[in-house]
Amino acid sequence: MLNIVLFGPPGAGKGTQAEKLINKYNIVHLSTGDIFRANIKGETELGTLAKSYMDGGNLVPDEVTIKMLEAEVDKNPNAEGFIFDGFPRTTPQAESLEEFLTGKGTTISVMLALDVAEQELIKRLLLRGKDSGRADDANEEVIANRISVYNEQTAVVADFYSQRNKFQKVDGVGSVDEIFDRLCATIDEYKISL
Ligand code: B4P
Repeated sequence: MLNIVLFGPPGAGKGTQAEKLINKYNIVHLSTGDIFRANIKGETELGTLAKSYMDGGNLVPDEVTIKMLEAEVDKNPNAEGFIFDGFPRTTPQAESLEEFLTGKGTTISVMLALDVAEQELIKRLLLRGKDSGRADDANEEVIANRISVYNEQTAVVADFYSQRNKFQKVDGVGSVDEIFDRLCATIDEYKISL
């Protein structure tokens, strides 16, 4: 199985690139952000809970997020692999994912970390905020909080994969196609070494 963690700060382009990668590699895209947003739209109990955290740019609690992600993996028993987009975002999430996948006889193949400077992230998110209707893109204060939550709670997850020789940094600045080509080159190199 090809299991990829697509990593990077808010606005790094994880969702944008994941959409292209799933077509090329025939794997399933699981975006915790998208799943939460679908629950908010559907006015589910999970959606109401998630919204209270997301609107302020904070992380949804681990317990809820982990359970939800595992249920989504289980909905795809015949998948040839997954792109985990926006998950794991904390070390406990990374540990749980490892244990969960090991129980299924598989593991994370590689973490691809999109590298984008903070000024560019803010610019992209404010631009999307103009018409996305996303409360977490609407103002600079919430965006700044998302970036500091990333620096304080999420950036450390890179160490988890780095210690296991599974961490690859990819330049996340340029056109969407240029970045896609860089990601594919890294994945293909990794696949050859398998
Ligand atoms: P996410 O949905 O994961 O959102 P994101 O970090 O903003 O997005 P991403 O990096 O995917 O950026 P995108 O491609 O859209 O998370 C939202 C919230 O959900 C979190 O803050 C948290 O509250 C909650 N959550 C999610 N997962 C969680 C977890 N595991 N644990 C706890 N809470 C969790 O790109 C952004 C913009 O840039 C777009 O407008 C795009 O068009 C543009 N763009 C992309 N590539 C570009 C390029 N190359 N050049 C210029 N612009 C580009």
